[in-house]
Amino acid sequence: MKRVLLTSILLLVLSTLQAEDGYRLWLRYDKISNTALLNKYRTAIKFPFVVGESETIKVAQHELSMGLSSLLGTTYQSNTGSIAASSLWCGTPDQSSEIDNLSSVLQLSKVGDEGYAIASIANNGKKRIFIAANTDIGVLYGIFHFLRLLQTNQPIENLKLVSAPKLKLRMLNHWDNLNRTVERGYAGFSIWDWHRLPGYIDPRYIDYARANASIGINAVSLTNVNANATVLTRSYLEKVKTLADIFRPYGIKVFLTARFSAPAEIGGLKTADPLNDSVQNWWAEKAREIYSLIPDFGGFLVKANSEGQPGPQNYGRNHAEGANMMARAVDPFKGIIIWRAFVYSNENPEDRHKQAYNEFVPLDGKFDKNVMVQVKNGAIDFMPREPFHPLFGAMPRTPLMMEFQVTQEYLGQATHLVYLAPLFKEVLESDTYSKGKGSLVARVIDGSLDSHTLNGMAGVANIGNDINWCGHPFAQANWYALGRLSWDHSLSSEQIADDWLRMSFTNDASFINTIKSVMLKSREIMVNYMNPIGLHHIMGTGHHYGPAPWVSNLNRPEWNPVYYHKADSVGIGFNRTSTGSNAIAQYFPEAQKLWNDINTCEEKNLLWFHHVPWNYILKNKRTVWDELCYRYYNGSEQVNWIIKEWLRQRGKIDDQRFEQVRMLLHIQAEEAIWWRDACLLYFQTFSKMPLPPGYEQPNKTLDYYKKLRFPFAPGGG
Ligand code: GCV
Repeated sequence: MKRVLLTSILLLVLSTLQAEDGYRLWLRYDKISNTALLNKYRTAIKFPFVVGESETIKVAQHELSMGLSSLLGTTYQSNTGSIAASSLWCGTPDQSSEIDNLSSVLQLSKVGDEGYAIASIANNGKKRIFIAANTDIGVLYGIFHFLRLLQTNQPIENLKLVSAPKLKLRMLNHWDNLNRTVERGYAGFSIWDWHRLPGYIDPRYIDYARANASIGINAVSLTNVNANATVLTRSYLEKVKTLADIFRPYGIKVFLTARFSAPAEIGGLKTADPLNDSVQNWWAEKAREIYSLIPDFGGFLVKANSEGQPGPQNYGRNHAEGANMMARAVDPFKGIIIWRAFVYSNENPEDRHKQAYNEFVPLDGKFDKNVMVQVKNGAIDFMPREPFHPLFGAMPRTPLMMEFQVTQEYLGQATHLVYLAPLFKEVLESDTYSKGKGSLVARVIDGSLDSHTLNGMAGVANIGNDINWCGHPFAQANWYALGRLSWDHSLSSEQIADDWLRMSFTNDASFINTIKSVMLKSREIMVNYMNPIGLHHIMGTGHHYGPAPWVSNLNRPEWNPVYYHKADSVGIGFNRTSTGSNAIAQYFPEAQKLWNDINTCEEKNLLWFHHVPWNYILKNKRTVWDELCYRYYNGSEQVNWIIKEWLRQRGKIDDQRFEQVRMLLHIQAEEAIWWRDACLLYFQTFSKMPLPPGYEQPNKTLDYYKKLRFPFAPGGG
C-alpha cells in the first residue's frame, strides 16, 4: 500500500516536472527534435556575439544564449569563445565596425529605429549570420526573430531579411484595477501585485516583458480605463516606476490611465475643469512628478464622458479641450495623450452607432499634435463581427489609433477557442474609401493615408495571473497575433497561426495543418452560433456571458439586447439605412454601397443594417428565418468538428494542454447549443415559423434559458 502511494507521488512529481502548464507561452525553446536540422543549425551557429553593453544588449545576450542552448541542446554562451571563429554577430553600427562596414549591404537605412536586418554574408573569408539594427532594441527584436526561425524549423543558410514595424505604438491596454480584479479579465487576477510593489518584484514581470518584446509590443497601459485616481498618488507612482524600470530594457514604455477628475479627487481642487488655471497647473505638476520618476513615461490613456466616467463635458468643455489640456502637461517631456472615442450616452436618443462619430468628427483638426484618438474597431463594442468604425477615414487631420479587444468579452471569454487574427484582419483590410479605393483601415491607422507620424494599435489585454497567462491555452494566440499584426499588419492570419502553433506546441506537420485550419475557421464558427448575419449585443446583461436576447428592462435603452435586434412580428434587425437611423450615411458612398440596399447587402452584416422580414428570401434561396436556423445549427455542429479534429491530436502534444483544451471544447460545444437554442426559441416567438425539417428540436424551454443566472461570472472588475 505504502509502495503504491510512494509510486503515485513520484509519478505526480515527475508529471509536474514535465508539465506543460503553458507558462512559457510561445518562448518554449524546446530542443529541436529533427536531428538532421539540429546538426545543420549546430554547424551554422558558432560562438555568438552580441556587441554592446546597454541593459537591452544584456537582455539580448541572455535571450540568445538561453534560446540557442535550449533549442540546440548544447551550451552557447554569448560573447565567449573565439570572435574570429564566430558565425553569428549581432549589434549596431555604433558598436561594431564590421556591422558599420556592412550597413548598406544589410540595408540598415530601411529598418529605422526599431527594425533589424538578418543576413548571411561572406565576411573575412567566413560565412556569417548578422543580426543588425540601428538601435539596441532593434538588435533584441532581431534576435527574437532569429530564434523564431529556429523554433519553427526554418532554413538559415541564406538569410536576407529586413524588417521594420509598420506602426510606432504597439500597445497592450490592461483593464486592471488596483485591487487586482480585472475588468473583462478571464484569466485570474491582475499580474500587477500593487500591494507588494515596489519592494517585491514578481519574476513574472520580466517574463511578461520578454513575451511582449518577442512580438514587438512596445507600450503598455497598466490600469483600467475606468480609472482610479489613486494610481497617480506618489506611493503608487513609485510602484509604477519599478515596473517601468523592469520593462525599459525590453523597449516597453509605460502609460497610465488618468481619471479626469483626479485634480479634485486627489489634488484637493474644487474642479477638474480643463480651462481652469489651477487644474492645468495640477496636471503640469503631476506630469513633472511622473517624469522625474519615469523619464520615458509614455503618457495617459483617457476614457472620458463615457459610461459614467468624468470628463470635460462635466464642465461644458469638449473632448479636444480636455485632451489638449492634458497633452500640454506631458508635451515638455515628449509624452502623448491617447483619448478614447468610445462614447455614447443614454440621454442621446440617437442610434448608439452614430454617437462617437457625431461627437468626434467636428473636432477633427482641433486636437494638439501629441494627441491620438483611440477608436474601437467597430461602432458598438467588440462584437463577434462589426463593420469597421465609421470614424476611420473620417478624421484625416487626427491620428487615429486602433483599439482591438484581445480579451474575449463577447467571444466566449476564456472558455471558447476563438482565434482573433481573422477578425483583426477583416477590419484592417476594410476599405473606408476616404481617399478613393484602397483607403484601408490599416492605412488610416499606420498613418500612411493621411501622413501622420504618430500611429499605433492597441489591444485590450487578456492576461491574468493564471499559470498560463490567458486562461485558455489558445487565447495566447490572440495576444501573439495582436503583437505580430501591430508590427506588420500585412501578415496573414495563417502565417501567424502557423508560427504560434509551432512555437507553442510542435512542428509536427499533421498537427499544424489540422489545428491551423481549426484556428482559421474558429471565429466564423463562433459568429454562427452566437451572432449570425449581423446580429449583435444580444448577450447576458452585465457579465456579457451567454445569450439573453430577451433582456429589455435595463434603464439605459442601449444596454438592452432588444435595442439591437429589434425582432418583431414582421422581421428582425436594426434599420440603419436612410429609412432608419441612417448610420450608414456616416460611411463614404462606396462603403455605403456594400450595405445600403437590402438586396445586395453583404449577408454577414445584413441584420446590422436592415430590419428584414422573416420570410425575406436571401441569395441562397433560404428565408431569413431559415438562414438563422441554418447558421446557428451549423455553428454548433462545427464545434463538434473542432472536437473531432482535436481528439485526433492526442499524443502529438503534451497531455496537460491536450486535456485542458479537450475539456474546454466540450464546454464550448454545450454553450454553442445554449446560444443556438436560447436564441432560436426566443426569435421563434416573433417569427412563428418552425425549424426547417430535419433539425433536432431544442430539449429545453425558453423559460429555462431565461431563468439561468451567473452571479459570480468573472470579468466584472
Ligand atoms: C472598461 C464595454 C465593456 C466595459 C468597458 C467598456 C470600455 O462596455 O463592457 O467593461 O469598460 O467597454 O471599453 O470602456
